[in-house]
Amino acid sequence: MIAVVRSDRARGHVPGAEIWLGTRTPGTEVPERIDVIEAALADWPVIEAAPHDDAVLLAVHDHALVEHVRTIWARWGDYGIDRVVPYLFPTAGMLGDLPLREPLAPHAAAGRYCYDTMTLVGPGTWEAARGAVDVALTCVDEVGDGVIYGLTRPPGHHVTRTAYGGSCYLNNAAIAAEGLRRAGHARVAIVDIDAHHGNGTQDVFYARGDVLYASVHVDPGAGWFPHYAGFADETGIGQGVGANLNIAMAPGTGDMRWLDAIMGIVERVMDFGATAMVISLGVDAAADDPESPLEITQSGYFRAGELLGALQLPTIALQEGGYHLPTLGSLVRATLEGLGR
Ligand code: SP5
Ligand code: ZN
Repeated sequence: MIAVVRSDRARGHVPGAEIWLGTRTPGTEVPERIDVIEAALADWPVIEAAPHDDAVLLAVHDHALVEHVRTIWARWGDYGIDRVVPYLFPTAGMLGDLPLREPLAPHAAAGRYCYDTMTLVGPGTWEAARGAVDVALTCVDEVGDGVIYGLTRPPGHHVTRTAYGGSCYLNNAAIAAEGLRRAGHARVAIVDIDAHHGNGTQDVFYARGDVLYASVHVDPGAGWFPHYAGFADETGIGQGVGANLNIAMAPGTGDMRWLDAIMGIVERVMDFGATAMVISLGVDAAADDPESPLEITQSGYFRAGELLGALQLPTIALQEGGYHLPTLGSLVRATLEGLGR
């Protein structure tokens, strides 16, 4: 049986809404996700996350991003809106050769470290995001040579070194991978099976040869988030050349081709010589999920777990996406049962 690492702080983040094409739509990354996952894993041992200092967090993210996420809710003004929502993003095209400044006005600062309008900040967001980092780091402490699951919420794989988005605020999987490196693992593989490309994790390790990032996800070129990253020709730079693998799948892919892609990733992880693995375990590629068109079944998730488990590496599986509440718990459980041990 696999131990479940959790945090009481996770429930405090209530996104409230997502601003989608200028419209306030219901949030998808809701606290109830935790309830259904915990219910599905209720007979497994539980470990409460232990507090950790900021050393690994600040090795992965710029200090200024972390300070922004920590303080922006308290700075937010009386705008008549109950969440922090950016309205302007200082893009490269806006700035040209100008320096990127730090606006004092909170409505201007809101877009400084955020890249979309779907990832709102409320009163409990920092506490939950920082709690998820403690979940990830507790997994590093406890994994040994086995398999452990961290119920990280909010998820993290869309957060780059310097900016948040995609319902994510701090990159739990990247922090776990860096934590494993510091715990003595020479080469760490991050395998991302969330339906979306983990552009944040890719960004953090893009120039590093000691951490492999390998992802299977819906083709960003077919109109799917994150749109601007996740293409096959993104293979790393500098020391990281060859340590980044993107496998983009067409809408409607289904189990067979998706599992073929995962077999390709397993081969790459072996060739890389990984000594430990982090799995970004999103289950939003499932057929019932409202956020992707990949049509993966529950038995497909079980088989994905088996394929990755066959690597027999120390493995930390961290929760990323998965938004269909009636099936979310059983999809997570099926994957972890496949992973085994
Ligand atoms: C962790 C994770 O799975 N993040 C994925 C975020 C993708 N969100 C993009 C949503 C695009 C449109 N969705 C419409 C839903 C309206 N509420
Ligand atoms: Zn996702």
